[in-house]
Amino acid sequence: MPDSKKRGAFIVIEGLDRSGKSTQAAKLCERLEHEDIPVKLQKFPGTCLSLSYAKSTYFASVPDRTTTIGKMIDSYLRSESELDDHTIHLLFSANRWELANSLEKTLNAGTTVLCDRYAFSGIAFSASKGLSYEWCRAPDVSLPAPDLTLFLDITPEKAKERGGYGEERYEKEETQRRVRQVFARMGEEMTSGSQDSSHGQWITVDAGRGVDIVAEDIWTHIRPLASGVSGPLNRLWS
Ligand code: T5A
Ligand code: NA
Repeated sequence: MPDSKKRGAFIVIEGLDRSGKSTQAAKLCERLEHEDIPVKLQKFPGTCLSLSYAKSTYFASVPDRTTTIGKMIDSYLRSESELDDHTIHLLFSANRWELANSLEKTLNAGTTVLCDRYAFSGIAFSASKGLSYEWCRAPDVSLPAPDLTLFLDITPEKAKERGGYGEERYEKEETQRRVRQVFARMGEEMTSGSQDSSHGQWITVDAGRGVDIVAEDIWTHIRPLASGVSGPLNRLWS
C-alpha cells in the first residue's frame, strides 16, 4: 500500500523499437496492482494503442490517445503524411505538454505513473536524423521529470528478430543503430553526474534476455519507489 503522505512515482520506460517496453510496462502494471499500488499507464506518442496494450487488461487505464496532435504524429509514423524534421519534433514535444498537467495531477493524487517513452525518445530519434542535440532538448525543458528512467537496451540485430520491423517510419536497422548511439550519449550524461540531476535516475537494463528475467531485474529498481515518493516533482533539465 502507498504512503498517503507521498506522491506517486513517475517511472519512464525507454528503449529502441521492439526492446520490449510495452510488454514490460504491462507486466509491471500488473505487479504494482497486485501489490495494491494505484498505477496508470501513459504512452507517448499518445496515438493509437500498440498491440501489447490492446491485449493487456490495462487497456481501460490508458488515457485518451486520439488528440489532434496525436493523430498527426500517427499519420506521420505510418508514412501517410510528410512533415519537416523540426515540425514533427515539436509535435512530439507538444503531445507531452498537452498531457503534462493531467500526468502531474495523477502523481500528486498518489498514483504511480508508468510512461512508455518520453522526452528521451524525442531527443534520440530527432537527433539521429542530424538535428542538433541541444535544439532537440529545448522544447522538453521543464516538463515533469521522471524519478526513474529504465532504458531497455538491445542490439538492433536482436530487436529485428522479434518481428514486425519495417512497418513504421523508423523501423530500420540503420536508423535504430543511430538512435541507440544518441541514447548511449544521454545515458552517459545522466549517470556521469556532469549534468544536474533534474532528469532523475537513469538505469540501463539488458533487454536482450527473456521477458521474465528482464521483468525481475526491473522490479528490483521499482521496489524502492513503489510506496511513493516524498518531495515535489522535478522539472526536466531546469
Ligand atoms: N518517437 C517517439 C519519436 O520519434 N519521438 C518521440 O518523442 C516519441 C515519444 C513510435 C515511434 O515514435 C518515435 C519512436 C518510435 O519509432 P512506439 O509506438 O512506442 O513509438 O513504437 P515501438 O517502440 O516501435 O513499439 P513497439 O511496440 O514496437 O516496441 P516495444 O514496446 O519496445 O516492444 P513490445 O513490448 O511491443 O515487444 C515487441 C515484440 O517483441 C516481443 C513481444 O512479444 C513483441 O512481439 N518481446 C520479446 N521477445 C523475446 N524476448 C523478450 N524479452 C521480449 N519482449 C518483448
Ligand atoms: Na511499444
